[in-house]
Amino acid sequence: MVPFFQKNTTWIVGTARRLDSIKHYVLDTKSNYDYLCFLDMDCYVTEDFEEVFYPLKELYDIGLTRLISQEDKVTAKTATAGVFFAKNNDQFRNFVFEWVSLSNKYKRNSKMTRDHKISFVQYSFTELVKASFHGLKKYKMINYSEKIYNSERQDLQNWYKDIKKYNPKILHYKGNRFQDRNIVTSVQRIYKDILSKITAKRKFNGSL
Ligand SMILES: [Mn+2]
Repeated sequence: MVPFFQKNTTWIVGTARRLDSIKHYVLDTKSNYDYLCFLDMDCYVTEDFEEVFYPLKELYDIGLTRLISQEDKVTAKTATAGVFFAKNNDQFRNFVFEWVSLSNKYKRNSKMTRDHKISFVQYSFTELVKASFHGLKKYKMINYSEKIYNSERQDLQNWYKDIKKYNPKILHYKGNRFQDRNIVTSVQRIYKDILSKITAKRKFNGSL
């Protein structure tokens, strides 16, 4: 735990702080893990996801989600900056520094500082990862399915449907959904159901 933020109640300030945390992490000499995973505080992990690090071990610098998604109108144009996996190497550190400077440039654009839209941090992240994906930057990016590793939908019923269908390993309770008891209970119920089906299947296979 690194307590370096002042109390804040505005969305745009809060959402931009993720980049301050990441920058702090890469500058901190004690952050010497080989790999790292960044998760927004509104994410919930339901299962081990170590397989996302295998391609990083082989070749890639950064793994992310929603780079190519077109599903929800609001988010279709941006990659998620709230969930990513990285190799703690020079490439990643350079990526973060470039992200910080592009983000500062975008901050001056008032379109990107309105509350509850898409922030300058998200836009700058997207621009860098898209350029990397198309070979215009030296960072090697790999895109993972957001259905499994960053489950989020604008529409709540669609989100429940996705959870039932894909059994995500990382849930993203965006828009303060984690503070809504009904939503959390509904999601837990879906997982209970999934687990009981798996157990029933195992019992059946075991009896053969
Ligand atoms: Mn989030």
